[in-house]
Amino acid sequence: MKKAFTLDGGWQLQSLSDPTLTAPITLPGDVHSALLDAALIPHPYWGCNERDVQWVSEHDWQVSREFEVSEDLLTASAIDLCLQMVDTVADVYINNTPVLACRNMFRLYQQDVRSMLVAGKNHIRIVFKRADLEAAERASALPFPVPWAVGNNQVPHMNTLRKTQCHAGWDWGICLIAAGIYESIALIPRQQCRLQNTTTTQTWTEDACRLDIAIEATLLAESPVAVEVSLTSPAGERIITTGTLTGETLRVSLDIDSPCRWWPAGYGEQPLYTLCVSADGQQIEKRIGLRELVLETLDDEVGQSMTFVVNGVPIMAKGANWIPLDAMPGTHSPERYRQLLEDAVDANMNMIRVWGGGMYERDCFYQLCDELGLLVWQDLMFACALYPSTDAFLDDVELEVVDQVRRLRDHASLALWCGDNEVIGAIGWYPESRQNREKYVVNYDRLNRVLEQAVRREDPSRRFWASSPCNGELDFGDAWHDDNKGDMHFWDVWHSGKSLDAYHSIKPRFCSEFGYQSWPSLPTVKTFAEQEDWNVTSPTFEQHQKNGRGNSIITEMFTRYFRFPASFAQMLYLSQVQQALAIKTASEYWRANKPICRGILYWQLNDCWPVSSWSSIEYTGRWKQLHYHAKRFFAPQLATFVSDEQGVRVQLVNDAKEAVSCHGVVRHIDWHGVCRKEWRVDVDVAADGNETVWQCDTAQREANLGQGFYHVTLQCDDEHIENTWFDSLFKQLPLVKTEVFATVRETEQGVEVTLTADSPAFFVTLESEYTGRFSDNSVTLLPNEPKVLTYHGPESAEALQASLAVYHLAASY
Ligand code: BMA
Repeated sequence: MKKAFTLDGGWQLQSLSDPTLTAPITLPGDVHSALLDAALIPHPYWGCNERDVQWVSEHDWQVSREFEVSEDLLTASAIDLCLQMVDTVADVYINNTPVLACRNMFRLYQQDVRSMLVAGKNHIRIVFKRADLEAAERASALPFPVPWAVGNNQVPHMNTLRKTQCHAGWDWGICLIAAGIYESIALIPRQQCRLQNTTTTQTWTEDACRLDIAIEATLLAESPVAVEVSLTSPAGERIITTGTLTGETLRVSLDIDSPCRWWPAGYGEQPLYTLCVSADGQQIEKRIGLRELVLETLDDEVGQSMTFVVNGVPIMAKGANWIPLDAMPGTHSPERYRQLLEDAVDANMNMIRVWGGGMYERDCFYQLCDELGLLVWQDLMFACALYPSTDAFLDDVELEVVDQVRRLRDHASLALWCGDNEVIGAIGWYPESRQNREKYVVNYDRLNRVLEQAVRREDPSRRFWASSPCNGELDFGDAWHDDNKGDMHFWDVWHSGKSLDAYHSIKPRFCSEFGYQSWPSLPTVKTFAEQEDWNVTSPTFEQHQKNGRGNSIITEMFTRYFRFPASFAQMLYLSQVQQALAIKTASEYWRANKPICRGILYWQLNDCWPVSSWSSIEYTGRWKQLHYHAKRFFAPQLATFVSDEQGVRVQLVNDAKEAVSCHGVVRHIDWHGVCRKEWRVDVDVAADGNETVWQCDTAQREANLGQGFYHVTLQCDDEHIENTWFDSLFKQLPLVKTEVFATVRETEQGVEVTLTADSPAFFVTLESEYTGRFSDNSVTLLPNEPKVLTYHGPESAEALQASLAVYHLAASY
């Protein structure tokens, strides 16, 4: 059988606007990366270079190469050119004959090009048209104006193009308007049939699972084609069945007794079965997780629940929102995906939301989520703008959804299809749609209906959720504020400037977005700013802040909660304390309200370039303080203080499927570290439980006021958990300006840092020039209770010690 091959590797890039401009380009890859490698542009992420590279997207570009085809290959019945992630308006020519017109970055294109190929040398070129001009042309041809993402996009009308919407800039995103091809370019010879796709459906009985497998293929000759289907269990046992392709779809079934169930992280293992379908020398291989998953939305005394139930177990969804890995898509690598997703699981996350302004992620993303137990909330790619509902647009989008649902629906991790991000809400943001609401609501529904129907048809096993946020089935209230049903995006603290107490004013059923910005750490700032720009109002720093009022909000909030930081480095540090505090406040309170709340996804996990943003992991891979706090506030067991009109209490939340036994103390400790009072806690908390394990009344709280802080430490089976609570604003507390010592030493387990202090120190944070991370960080330190942290990174103890900076709250002013 003739072999499939790729056209990946070296191509030639040429500007069609200035043909003297040429460079080598590696495909899959993007134009900016190629120009950068050829030293034709400065690094777009450094300083204010974003402005200097805008010309790149104002050119038309062409990529071309030659390739050899053998006589033998040409005897195939078809040779399919398969293209994915073509960004975006691109015409493909083989030997100067047009073969394919790509117009949608999210389509999976496949075109038989056999008749254009010749034995020997062949030539392929792909011409990319300027996205900004195409978008403008499309906008002018619309029957009525469709507002685009003003305020986020720096270039208009991106909503008319099926392209990653944040490529034109976002409130955390650089505007590059990338162009290129970001997936392997394959040529696949077919003889008897075109093996297109397989999809599986699981039907569960007590302890068995039937896997129905649909194999889509087209016959290229008269004769039927033999198909072999095998399923290999995680233990290596193999079941095989065969079939014959005669028409378009072949259906076969496999019965799996005592299946190993797949679980989200924290609830069990992630066993994966390998499904392999082969016919005519072509093969499709998938790793399948066997699990039952439903989204339960039941009316209750509060409103309506919103709970993902996996294998009959209600899941407390904990995680963050995902944006594209890098603004230059050519730099996306499997290693970077793995690193970020492992960082998510290491912070006790079990769900990631793929946000609608980015892209349907690459196969490796979902494979990693399957492997790591990260459920995926999958938006369809529409965000914060209104979208056309012309026939042409709807037809194109429908094909896109079919392509993507078929590609992704067999992933165990995939939990939900959601129509868009904030598009129903956006009707209320723009003057045109505000003035003519009915028209734009109907326009919205035309698109949303097509999305819903396509998803339902292609994947009946999953719920379609119209929009994020939304109150539920055809229920489009104010999901930014209604907390009794549906998912919410709660932005009252960041965007509306309310105090952190506002997080206590709601009890979301599922909060799929809430966020608080911080600045990047000094080592990350050094990767984009000269020392003379180390100032939060320098041009470089402002270029790297895309949320208009962002720097003002951070600074103003300092004055509300903290004493004003003493230096640039302390400002960066304190901004990360503040961010961690905000998201911790919300997450812990909402977890303490389980089972009312069954989902907490903060905005946002990652950055696509070095920038001031809501992320918990910096572009350089460093964990912000928030990410270390997330590891604690998302842990399966959480002890959190809740203060209300009854007094202060400790709520102990257990998300595990098993009961836990917890033993420890609650203490009230003065500012010198002397314990003023101590209470023992010995308690068993049921599986999925949530209990008050300690409380003091308002009179006691009053009596303790200003005298110190509350501290809880508990050993819950194997887990050590700890938390603190302060009865006043940090700026009012008489914190002792103690010195924190960090001693680094090499041990058999690796490099260890021991932290000590003579008085209590808060938000004690280690920072180094290296990108490794610590086992814990941003911790509370008590006198006579040293903390030992391990460093995960290749550096020696000596190197780490030399580059170590230690921060803590009382030292920030
Ligand atoms: C949300 C998101 C993004 C945005 C973020 C911060 O609502 O959907 O559009 O980046 O807010 O403003």
